[in-house]
Amino acid sequence: VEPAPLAPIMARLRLVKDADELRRLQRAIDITVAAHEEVWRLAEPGMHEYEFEAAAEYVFRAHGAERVGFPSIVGSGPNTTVLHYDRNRRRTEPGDLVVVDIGAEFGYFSADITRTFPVSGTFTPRQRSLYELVLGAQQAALDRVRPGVTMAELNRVARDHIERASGELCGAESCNRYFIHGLSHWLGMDVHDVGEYGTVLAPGMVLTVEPGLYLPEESLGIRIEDDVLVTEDGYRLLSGALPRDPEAVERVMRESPRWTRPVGR
Ligand SMILES: [Mn+2]
Repeated sequence: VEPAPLAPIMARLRLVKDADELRRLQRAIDITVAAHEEVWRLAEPGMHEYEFEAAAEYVFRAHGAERVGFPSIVGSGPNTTVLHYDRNRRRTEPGDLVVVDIGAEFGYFSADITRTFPVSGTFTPRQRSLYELVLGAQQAALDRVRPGVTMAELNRVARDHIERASGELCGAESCNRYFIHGLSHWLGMDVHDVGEYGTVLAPGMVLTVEPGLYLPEESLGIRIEDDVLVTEDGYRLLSGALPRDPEAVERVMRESPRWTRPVGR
């Protein structure tokens, strides 16, 4: 027997999660959901990006997560348009959007959830229109998730939605030119987990669905990312407990913090 490289074999094995792996991943996701909501409750203009990072990571550890699955991304204002921004130093200003892309690690599995919220507590009409465009693209892609499809197909569905639903939001052309990254990646022991990207979806696989729009000239970036399990006949939104609807996000923002209270506030 000729020796064969082990990595592709391990990658295929890691694509499909068993019940215990899903239990641990779900715990990581539930902790990350709690962290997002706490950041929303705390948020007010003038807070620094690192204060949101600190609150999120406090909630991670306070709920038993061993560590972050990847460096926490908290970008406000112009930083919402910077992919993989993790300096987290800026002071927020009234009217800013804030992109929070975080994931707790629990039992060697990492969550990866992104939400975008208005630091002042209310989306402006333009922010909200663009937010709803991203949300619609995400839902269109989610509705297509089932065994037999590929990530490339999901990406096309999301972009088709943006083509169709952009209206005049981005000028004469659609907003597609502002969607500057891929829609999905595998999720598991690593945040961008191993596995061929051309793989046909099968039950037990977990992927992210994360459309975004980034308009640097307006300091306006929006990303919505959820963690999705492929099932026999469709999908289960593992991060479905975290609101995506703009009104629901604003509603949680009006609540008081549950676990954290910043010094001097
Ligand atoms: Mn991701």
